[in-house]
Amino acid sequence: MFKAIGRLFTKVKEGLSKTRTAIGGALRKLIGAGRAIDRRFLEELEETLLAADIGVAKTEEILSELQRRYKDGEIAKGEDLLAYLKQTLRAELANPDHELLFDQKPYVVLVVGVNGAGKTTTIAKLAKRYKDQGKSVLIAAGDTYRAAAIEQLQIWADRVGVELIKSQTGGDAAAVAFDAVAAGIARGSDLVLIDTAGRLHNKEHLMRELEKVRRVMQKRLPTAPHATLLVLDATAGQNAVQQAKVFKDSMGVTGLVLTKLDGTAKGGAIIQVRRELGLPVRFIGVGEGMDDLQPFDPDAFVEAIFGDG
Ligand SMILES: Nc1nc2c(ncn2[C@@H]2O[C@H](COP(=O)(O)OP(=O)(O)OP(=O)(O)O)[C@@H](O)[C@H]2O)c(=O)[nH]1
Ligand SMILES: [Mg+2]
Repeated sequence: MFKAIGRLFTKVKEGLSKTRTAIGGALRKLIGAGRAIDRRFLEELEETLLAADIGVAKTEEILSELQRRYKDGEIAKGEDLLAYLKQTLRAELANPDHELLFDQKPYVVLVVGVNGAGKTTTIAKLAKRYKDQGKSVLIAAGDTYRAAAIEQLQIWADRVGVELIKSQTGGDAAAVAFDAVAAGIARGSDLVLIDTAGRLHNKEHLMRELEKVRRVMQKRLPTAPHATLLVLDATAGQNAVQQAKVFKDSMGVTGLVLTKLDGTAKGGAIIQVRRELGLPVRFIGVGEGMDDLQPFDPDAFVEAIFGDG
């Protein structure tokens, strides 16, 4: 058990190594030097936090709170500062409940996001994760627009060993979603994961299609989808936040998946995205393989970016 947790923690740490070097490394250098918390120090701290994409608002909040605590004597040395930083970031990232609830059977999850964000890969990773936990999983190729999208998901379905519900390219995505929900009910599946297109002729078209997907699956199962996960590319920074707002407003998104954290030093973007969207981060993607997905754990995340080595 402890070994498993240790392994998981190592994996998160590896995936976040660029962010750790950028935030943790710079902070340790600042703090370890035993400097006084003066104006120069605060400027350098500000630069470090902004460079990690924590965002202007949170950075300013941290700096003014830090100054207050310093004056009050609550923060006297580097370790106090680090402890405060960890505590405030953990609080900022705390999630109300956990991952997917499985309070309905089948539990239907719609996965949305702009093209290239990592939707299809995330579906494969989620299918693998829950299959490994003994759940019966169905996946659906709701991206009928992009050539090769169905094939890509078929390859993942074969690799993970789960059934794929699909149509032809150019087929009706809403019909695929309906069929997938119907199949999930018929087979007594625990989980139905529905992939969607990231790009259509234009954005309005895409939103209309996604709304139709929701509406049509509800004809078979009125409570579906039970979760709508918005997949965001962590390397897209502020762009990701803008894109997310469009989806959040029209799609009833319930949670976020932040992908490609392994490829960026800007893992602090999680804090910004969380704050600006007010949506919990449910999973993080830390690689291209089917095991490279972790449920988002604020404590492990904060430890991983501030931890040493
Ligand atoms: N390094 C890294 N790469 C990832 C991660 N998640 C996805 N990718 C890669 O990002 C690329 C796009 O992933 P897809 O899953 O096809 O993205 P998508 O959102 O389905 O894209 P469309 O179908 O075009 O809308 C692929 O090359 C993936 O291997 C991740 O967590 N880390
Ligand atoms: Mg895709």
